[in-house]
Amino acid sequence: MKLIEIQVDRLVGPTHHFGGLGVGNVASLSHAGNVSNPASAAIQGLDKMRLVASFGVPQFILPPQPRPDVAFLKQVGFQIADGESLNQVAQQTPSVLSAAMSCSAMWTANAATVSPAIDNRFNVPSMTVANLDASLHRAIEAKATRQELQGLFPQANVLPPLPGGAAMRDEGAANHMRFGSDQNQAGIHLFVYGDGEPEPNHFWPRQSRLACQTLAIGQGLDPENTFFVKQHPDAIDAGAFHNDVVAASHHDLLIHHERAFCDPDSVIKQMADRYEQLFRRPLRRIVVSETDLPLADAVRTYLFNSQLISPQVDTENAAAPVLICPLQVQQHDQARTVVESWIGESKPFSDVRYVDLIQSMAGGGGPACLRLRIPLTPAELAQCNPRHRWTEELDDRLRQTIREFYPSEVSPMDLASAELISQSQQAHAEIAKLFQ
Ligand code: SUG
Repeated sequence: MKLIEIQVDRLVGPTHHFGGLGVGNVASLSHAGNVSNPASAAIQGLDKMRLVASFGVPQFILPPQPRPDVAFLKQVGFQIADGESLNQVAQQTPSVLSAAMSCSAMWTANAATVSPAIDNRFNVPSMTVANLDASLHRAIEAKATRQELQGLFPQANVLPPLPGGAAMRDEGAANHMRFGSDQNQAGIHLFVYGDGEPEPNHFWPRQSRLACQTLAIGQGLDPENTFFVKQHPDAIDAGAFHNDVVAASHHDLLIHHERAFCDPDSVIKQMADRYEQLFRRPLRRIVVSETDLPLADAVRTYLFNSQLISPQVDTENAAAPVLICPLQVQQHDQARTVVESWIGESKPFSDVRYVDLIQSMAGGGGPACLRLRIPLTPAELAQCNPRHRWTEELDDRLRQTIREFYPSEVSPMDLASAELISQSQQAHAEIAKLFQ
């Protein structure tokens, strides 16, 4: 039986802005304070979903999480009345305001760590919601994310975020890769953490080893099929705040920068041996060298954050995978040359499509950050909430709502304004109707 990787993206919200809050995230830090364009950010995201859906890949959409997050502001002690501006919050704690208005939940690769039924002890698709405890603006996403994922997959086992704060900080699927095939056969899990010796010099690693271990325990993954590898501290210092900035995976293919992992030849080799034992063929591995693409350029272009999808030709067969790359890859000679060398007959990919995600990229999120992939059997896919499935009609109506209610310019100075807050609340109410 086939296992289909569905893609779950989230519509970018009307308060999308450049707050500079991303820990160790060079793009976010360097765009802090710039004027954002929420309307075009949301359209760029929808354009990518349309492209994915055009390959026959099941595409699902979550609505933006409501912002401002009034419950969070009240929890930290602000007395907020309806319709009031948030000037007091802006004056006293601007970063709390930025968090309360953040649309960072759009990067759904950080929503949860996922395993298909065949791999876990629950025998249903399971997902542990990420606690995102490395940063304030992201940690407030988890509660709503859990409800949303359960609403999307009523049949799934949606586990709560790991407890324990910083010691158990977890960023979800961005630091996890599953290797298998397109068949419903038990796969192999590779978890990537950043803490422990050797530590990075500049940036705080966002994923702890303990979090990875307890994710695997909590989902009941087979220890023989579970591996843990440490992210290279140079990669974290260069701005790879998540593993998916320097590595990518799809079925039996692992692509990574040569400086992505500490000691890759030990853990990755063991994992490749296990893959061969289980699947009776070698794991394919592409290592991009520093000469072919320096680490700094890998981070600048987000080559490794390309979205890898298998077009669904008919119910039984998938075509050769396609790469969806950020425009920045096309504009960079070395990165484009690397990608082009992967395409063609008897190469891993049949085609590449370049997408303009400039608004998301400025916050440090490429194509792969914007989607959570969930491997499901056709029967499980049929049980997903159809209201969240991408359709031409839903796409049209979302675009209409964006045109009507989304601002096209937001600077961090605007975040407290009563006008933006009311515009955002109206947009959220309209979008909610489309998913009811
Ligand atoms: O967590 N950016 C996100 C980007 C997440 C990208 N996801 C993956 N690599 N999977 C983050 O750093 C920017 C917020 C700001 O600029 O204020 C931000 O949160």
